Amino acid sequence: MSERITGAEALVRCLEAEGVDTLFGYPGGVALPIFDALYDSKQIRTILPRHEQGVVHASDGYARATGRIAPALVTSGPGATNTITGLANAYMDSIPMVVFTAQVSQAVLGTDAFQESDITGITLPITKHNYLVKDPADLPAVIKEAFHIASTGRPGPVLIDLPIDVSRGELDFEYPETVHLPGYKPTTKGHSRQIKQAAGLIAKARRPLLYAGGGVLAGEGTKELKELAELMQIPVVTTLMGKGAFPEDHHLWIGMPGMHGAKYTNYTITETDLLIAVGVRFDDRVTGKLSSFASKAKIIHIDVDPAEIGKNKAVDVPIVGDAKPILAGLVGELRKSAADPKTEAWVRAIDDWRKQFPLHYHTVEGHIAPETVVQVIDKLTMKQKRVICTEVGQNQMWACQYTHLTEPRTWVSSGGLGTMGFGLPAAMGAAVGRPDHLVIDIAGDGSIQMNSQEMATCKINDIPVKVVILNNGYLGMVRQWQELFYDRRYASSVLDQMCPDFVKLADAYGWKGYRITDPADLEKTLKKALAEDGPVMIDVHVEREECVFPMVAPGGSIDEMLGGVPGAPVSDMLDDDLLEEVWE
Ligand SMILES: Cc1ncc(C[n+]2csc(CCOP(=O)(O)OP(=O)(O)O)c2C)c(N)n1
Repeated sequence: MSERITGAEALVRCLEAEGVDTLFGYPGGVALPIFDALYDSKQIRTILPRHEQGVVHASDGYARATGRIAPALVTSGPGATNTITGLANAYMDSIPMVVFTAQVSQAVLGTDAFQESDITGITLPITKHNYLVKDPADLPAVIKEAFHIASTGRPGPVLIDLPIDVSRGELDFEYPETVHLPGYKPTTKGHSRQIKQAAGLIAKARRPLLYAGGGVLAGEGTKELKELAELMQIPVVTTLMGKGAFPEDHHLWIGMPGMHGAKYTNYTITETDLLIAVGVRFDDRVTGKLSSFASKAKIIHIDVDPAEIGKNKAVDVPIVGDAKPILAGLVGELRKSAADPKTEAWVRAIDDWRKQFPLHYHTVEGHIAPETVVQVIDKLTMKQKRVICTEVGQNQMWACQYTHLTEPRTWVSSGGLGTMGFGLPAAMGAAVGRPDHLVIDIAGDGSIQMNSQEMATCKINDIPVKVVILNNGYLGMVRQWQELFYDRRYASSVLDQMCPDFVKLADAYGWKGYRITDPADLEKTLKKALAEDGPVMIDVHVEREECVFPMVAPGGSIDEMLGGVPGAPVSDMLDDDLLEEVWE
């Protein structure tokens, strides 16, 4: 039976029907009918971040940490345009999201009305789908579709633009039980003949390698990935987006591949004879020079998005569908044919490389190495339920290299877009979605300044995130490139002349603040700070000119890495000839 209510009320009812418990939103004139309707919801907690970029990143962090959608709601014009970075970020990393933008009334649409922006036009290339709703009666079906599209197939952000006359107008409300989208039918199962063919290759391979990405997490395939790896004793590399898809304390886990991957990880890719790529997109930060990436291998590519298959790298066996059923299908086939692993020598060779070429850094007496900070965080928290978030830059790479996560959805980091300022608002969203987890944002002194206004949101909403700043006084990753490729000309990358006192900043927002400058204090102060109840900022002054190693120079082959020689100081770790050769 239907009921006559306003568009804004209908929106709230639809969200409630979708099981939404949290909405991040920032109001403005034309969004007010919706905020007014939300005011009465007993189910939905509305959180007010301090910037619309924070709204969308928080919604993104919530989705990464939980797999569920916390919608975002902003006003028209600048509110809507402030969501662009967050939308592009979620789009690049395939994160499910529903973003509502309020819009001026249809009577003035297209007249450059106050706070009007053509947000559906602007966001076309960075949303999976978007809608401009013209009739309140369409709203329930549109919202049902938006949630379905955002979270099925290859997930992504969906935007719904709502003119104020639609949210004020009335409709006979009824929430549809099903969606009717004849043109949208993502393939989920995978073709049985291709699965058989892939299983045949896996059964024969002597040097197979699983290359797992964010698609394994999005496709809920982590259990099946582990089953396949263990059944056939196949080593696993996980990309930055796939971190947490395979337990990082498992002997078959061999790290993150690519630009800042360990030498042993990249050697493994170079030597494999069968690369089983699952939910990855052969990103350039992983592959380096494409022609030499896994050049000795046959390639099986499993992905829900057919457009990804063969996009960057030719594939021998394509399988379109979700990670879970396809990995389960492979396990089933291999069990049926009683296939035996033939990888003992291969795994031993990799173990040997791992011993010879471990991730490694050099410490200087009296200075705190940033890598040590991450290692100490990892050690102190490994027995707890935790989510590690990052900003972007060196902090992100060290966080990825030196933490060992064993559960899915415990890693929140901006991969494809590489968005500085993502970490704090995303951590906020993760902490709201996973209140039983300790949520830590590993940050740089540059990136934390991009959305530090969200400290207010954390304080006022009792969101107990811990921010650990690896403070090096530089835009560290930029400085690293300038050191290596621009003759140490540190143009516009020095930060320390005007860095805020982060402990005072913490104090200003009602957070606890700690500063660590002495290596002798590192572990005990971190331990104390991470055990505090509310939000805490920990400003760790680290070795200023540390670089992330190993490093593949842009465009270089991934087995030709700069640095990473155990026991050597940084200056000895650079191979000048190689540097010349790979950097044109
Ligand atoms: C929004 C945005 N602007 C610029 C960049 C380019 N960029 C990548 S890393 C980086 C430096 C990051 O410095 P900081 O946050 O201090 O971290 P560190 O590298 O020192 O750990 C910059 C400017 C970016 N990724 N995102």
